[in-house]
Order: sequence, then C-alpha cells, then structure tokens
Amino acid sequence: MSSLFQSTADILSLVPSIRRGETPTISRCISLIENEQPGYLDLLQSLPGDNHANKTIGITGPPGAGKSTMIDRMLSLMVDERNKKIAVLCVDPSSPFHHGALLGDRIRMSRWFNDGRVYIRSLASRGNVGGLSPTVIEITDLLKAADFDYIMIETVGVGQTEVEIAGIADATTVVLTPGSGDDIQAMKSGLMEVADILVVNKSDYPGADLMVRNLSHAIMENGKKTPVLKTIASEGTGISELVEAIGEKLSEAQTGKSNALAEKAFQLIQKKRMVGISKKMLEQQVGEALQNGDFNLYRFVSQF
Ligand SMILES: Nc1nc2c(ncn2[C@@H]2O[C@H](COP(=O)(O)OP(=O)(O)O)[C@@H](O)[C@H]2O)c(=O)[nH]1
Ligand SMILES: [Mg+2]
Repeated sequence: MSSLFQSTADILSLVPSIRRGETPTISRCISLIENEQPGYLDLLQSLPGDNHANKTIGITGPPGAGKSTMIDRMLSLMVDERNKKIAVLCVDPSSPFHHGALLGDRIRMSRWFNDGRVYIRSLASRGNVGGLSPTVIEITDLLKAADFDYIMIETVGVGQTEVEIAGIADATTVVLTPGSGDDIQAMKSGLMEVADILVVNKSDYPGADLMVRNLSHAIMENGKKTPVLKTIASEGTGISELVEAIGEKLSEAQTGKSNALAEKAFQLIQKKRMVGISKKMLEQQVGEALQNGDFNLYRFVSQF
C-alpha cells in the first residue's frame, strides 16, 4: 500500500490541522495509523502532551445490546442541546472477517454523518480477536489532540475488551439487556470491577427490574457505588439520566493518572517488541529449524 503522504515532514505539518479538528486530515491520519504506514510513529510522537481537556467515554457490551442506538440518542442531547463537538470511534474486535456490527453502527448513527459537529469512524479489527488492538490507544490519542469535547468509543464486549476499554476511557458504561444472562456473566467476569456505570437497556423487555435489583445487590456486596440505570434506547428513555451519570463520573476522573498511562505504555511496548513477528512467520522458521535437526525451543526463541 502506498503512503498517502510524500514524506515524514509532510505528515508532521498536519499536526496544526489535526489540532483544529479538520476531519479530512484526521481521517487520513487515522488510516495512516491503522495501516502502520511509514511516519505514523513520528506523527504520534509529535502530538502535544497528554493533558487535554477533552474526555473519553467508553460504551461497551454484547453485540445487539443497543450501544449504537444509545450513542445516537446521547448525541442528540450532547450535540443538539449542548452544542458539544464529539468524535465516535466504533471498534468491533469480534468480527475480523465481516463488518456486520460496524454496518449496524453506521445505520444507527446515520443522521450524524453530515453533521460537522460529529465525527464517526469505524475501525476494522486486525485479527486481534478477544482483545483490543493497541491501535485503538493510538487513534484515541490522535482524536484527543483534536478539538473534540468528547471522544466516545463503542466496543463490542468480548473477552478482555471491557477491561481494556476501561483502561483507555475516563468513564466506562457497560450496556446489558434483560433475559440474556448478561448479569450473571457480568458478575462472574469481573465486569463489575471495570464498569463506572451499568445500564440495563431494552428495559421494555420483561425482567429488567429483576436484573437491576440483581446488579445493584452485587454492587453493594462488593462495596461499590456503581450506578445501575434503566434505559430504552430506541425510545430515548433514560438517556438524559445516563448522560448526567457519565458527566458526574467524568468530573471525578483524573486525567494523566500514572497507572492508566503505565498500562497503555505496557501495551504499546508489547506491540513495538512484536513488530515483524507473526505466528505464520514463526511456523515457517520452526519448520526450517526442524529440518536442520536438533531443534530446541528455547534456543529458537532466544534469537528474537
Ligand atoms: N426493544 C428495544 N430494542 C432496542 C433498544 N435499544 C436498541 N434496540 C434495538 O436493538 C437492535 C440492536 O441495536 P444496536 O444499537 O445496533 O446494538 P449494538 O450492537 O449494541 O450497537 C436494533 O434493532 C435496535 O433498534 C431498546 O431499548 N428496546
Ligand atoms: Mg453497534
């Protein structure tokens, strides 16, 4: 793939345009980062320090829970009523081969695509199934350097993603639905630990009140104060309370916390150290080493 840019100097000259929130530049730079094209690290390294006033909101939960519908409704309140400028990043780590969920996101949020106050970008997953790729950290930092008031990240909750998104976002909302067994799953998987806010969406379905009670009970037992809210995203019910609760969490959240930054640093170093290493490449090299005889796994590994 050829670079969209002529040189590293060209790339660095784009930083002021990013700062002004010019979306064509932002889109090009996100592609640059997503595809790890030459100069993308120079770009990230030339972004201003991590002390931005804007905040990051994570919305996670199972596919179909209503996350995109909810974000669409939240945009109405935050953009139309409060005139905020918002970036939405949709990440689906569950489906590297088809883009079903991402298509759903686009449909659910379609009325914002031509609104200059909202920037929406979907990220295709890159075979990092069960986890968020560190690319999400990088792209979030790019968006933070622009003049958005809020950056919302929608992620399908699979495996570790909820925990990882909580490390990136200043406030994390976990969306569940009644009758799904999500509450049991949430209590087992430590989801309760990472959620700043729990939402029982589709509360027009039976079992919503029971689910809220179960979750509230579990939270109390854990000595936590995580709010549990009930919404019907498709009707806009409970959305203003949700926006309110998120605002409260954000006002408590400290930015530039060293433990959160250390966690991100850890992931980015991991990514850096694995550059050029893939299972396919290893399989080929192991194959060659085996043919040469006297294969020792530890001597093999030591060359990396
Ligand atoms: N009955 C009901 N349906 C909802 C509600 N919220 C969303 N939906 C529907 O659930 C489906 C999946 O919603 P979507 O926002 O794409 O879920 P996501 O995968 O979590 O982003 C869509 O058909 C929505 O219209 C709700 O509160 N009640
Ligand atoms: Mg969605």
